[in-house]
Amino acid sequence: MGKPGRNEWDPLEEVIVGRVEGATVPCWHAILQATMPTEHHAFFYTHGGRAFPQDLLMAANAELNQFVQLLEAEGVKVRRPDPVDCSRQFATPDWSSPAGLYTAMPRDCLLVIGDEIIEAPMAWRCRYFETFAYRSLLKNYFQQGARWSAAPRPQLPDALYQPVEEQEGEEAFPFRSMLSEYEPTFDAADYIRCGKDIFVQRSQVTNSFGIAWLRRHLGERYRIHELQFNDPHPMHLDATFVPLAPGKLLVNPERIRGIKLPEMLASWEVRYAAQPVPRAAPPLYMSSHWLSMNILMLDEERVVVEAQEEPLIAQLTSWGFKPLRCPFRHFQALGGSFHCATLDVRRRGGLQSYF
Ligand code: DAV
Repeated sequence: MGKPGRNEWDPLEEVIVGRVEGATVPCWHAILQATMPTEHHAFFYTHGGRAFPQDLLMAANAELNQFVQLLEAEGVKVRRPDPVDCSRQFATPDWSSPAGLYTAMPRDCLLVIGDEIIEAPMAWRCRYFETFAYRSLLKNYFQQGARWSAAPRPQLPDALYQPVEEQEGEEAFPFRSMLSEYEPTFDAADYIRCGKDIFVQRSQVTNSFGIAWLRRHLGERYRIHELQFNDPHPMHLDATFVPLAPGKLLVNPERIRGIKLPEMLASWEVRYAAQPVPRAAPPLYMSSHWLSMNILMLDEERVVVEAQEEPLIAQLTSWGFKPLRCPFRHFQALGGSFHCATLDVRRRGGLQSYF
């Protein structure tokens, strides 16, 4: 695969950008309750297994195309997963899922660490076969020299999911997980790479067993540090803890409340992300409004930001970055923004320690 990806900011050379064709509303399952916004639960009950609204997907697709053009104009090679109809039913010997989800968010299901690409053991049943859309690319990267591996295929039995009482308020800390430790699970987006140091949070899709598996799998070349935030619904670290460049960290001002970051970050400059711009539509079916922070670094200066997020754009500009605007609000309805929609396969630069 040539020069691998080891942090979030080295000059980006090649990236996978997801697709929205075939995106399907996830069918209701207990684990969705842990993270999906309460006001949209009814949407999942009534639309689960059906396509997301076509006008939304068309607008999201136009935004994605514009994003791809922007990346290419900045000199980045863009690759795409295979188109997949995610509305088809599938089963294991123990359970069945009436449909899949989407191929929109490669960040969730694949983890690039150095010259290795790891398929994540995802906790949502509807995402069980999600990496298949990337297999053409993975086989190709293997031919080019990448190490290709997969975490143990989880069984996802009922015993993995433990109902907890409805969490009161937004200050529940530490959060109460709906995942048991039956087997290792994680989403790749719960990991953030800073060279030899990798940060992770336990979440409603990543359990301690999953973190332990990756730590042992990677061995002594990497150090995995577990972070905890003030977030009752944790699912993916990339709208909470966002390193932009060596020594520069953007954090979510709500989720950092009452939290002390580890001592190793003491020499880093930490800034609270500007408030997201309020929106009436399209709905954020699957996330909070902090997707504003889900930005993509093209190098230590250039950063792709949602076109309407003026306060964040001003904040990044005054901090020495060069924001590149891209409209992405329809895409965001699916639960992610630029970081989620991408997988940085190659960045120029070697393995370093920044702490
Ligand atoms: O609402 O903070 C953002 C990340 C989704 N992949 C949230 C989730």
